[in-house]
Amino acid sequence: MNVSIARAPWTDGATTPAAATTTTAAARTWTAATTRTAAATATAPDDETLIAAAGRLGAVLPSTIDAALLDFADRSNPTGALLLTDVPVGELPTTPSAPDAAADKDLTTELTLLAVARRLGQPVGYAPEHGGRIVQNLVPTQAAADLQMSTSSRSNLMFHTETAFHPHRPRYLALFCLRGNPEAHTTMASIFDIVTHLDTETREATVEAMFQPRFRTSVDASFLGDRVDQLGAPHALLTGTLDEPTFVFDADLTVGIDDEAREVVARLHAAIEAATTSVVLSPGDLLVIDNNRAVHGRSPFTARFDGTDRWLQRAFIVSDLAPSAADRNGRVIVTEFGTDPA
Ligand SMILES: O=C(O)CCC(=O)C(=O)O
Ligand SMILES: [Fe+2]
Repeated sequence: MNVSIARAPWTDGATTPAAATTTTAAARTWTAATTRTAAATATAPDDETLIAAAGRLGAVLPSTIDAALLDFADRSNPTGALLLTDVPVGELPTTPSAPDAAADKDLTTELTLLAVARRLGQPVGYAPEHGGRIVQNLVPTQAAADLQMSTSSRSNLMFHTETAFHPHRPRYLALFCLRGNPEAHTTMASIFDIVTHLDTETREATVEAMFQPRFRTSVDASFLGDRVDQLGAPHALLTGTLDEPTFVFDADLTVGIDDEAREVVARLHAAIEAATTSVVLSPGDLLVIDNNRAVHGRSPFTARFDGTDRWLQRAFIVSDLAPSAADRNGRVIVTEFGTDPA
């Protein structure tokens, strides 16, 4: 089953025979603007400085991209995903060996990712995720190869709402591919497609149960630290309406609290598999996922750990900073989960 993801190429939308040249011109204009901004920005700027610079670059985004982003922020779309293509990535060093390994690169791709992020809302970091970085380097590491983590490779990253257990989970995540791997499929399933793939006989009852607080999602181990395990409070998988739904589910961490709810979870697993669409990200692809509408994951792939591996940069975006104010340090959300073991 493959539903096609909305795409927007990094051009200014010209459809004349000169389009090829225009494409180059749009990319050239952007590259010149980001390079100038990167050169004028300190090597390790604070988050606000970097985001403000990226925000100003919004004024030179190609018009088609700007329109596609605003439209996505206004009404999302049936797949809950938007793929920007042909985004300039410039010259790249080898893939860093770990997310926090220093990469000898300028800030052009970070500025691009944050300019896009700023059109959708407010970029934030999460303290337990890569130390709260606003732009995270997702690269495979030996240590995480078999885990359910963004730095894994051999494992199948199961379908999830990003930080499903979090009161301040992101509304969007943006994945910018700097270097690809042909085996790595980023998988997605939108709630609209999932509902149509639910078994017809039981669909109505399944959807009704999904609107009820009969499910619990445990906190990802990386968010607990030394604190003891916490199975989150009962919650609904669906809120809002079926026309404007918010869907929260983690195939690894969400369970039903009664027999029927457990059966609903089993039916959902099947419907998600059937509704799956996927994309192999290649350099210059920037995928935006609406975390209210689509769950995502990633297929296994072979990592080489030799500087040529897959390399994504990721940003998390909330629609509004206000709800997390008491739980934030600058741009970094610091909500604590679990309880002290003592
Ligand atoms: O590597 C991917 O394509 C997706 C990883 C993922 O789930 C994430 O970055 O949140
Ligand atoms: Fe994810």
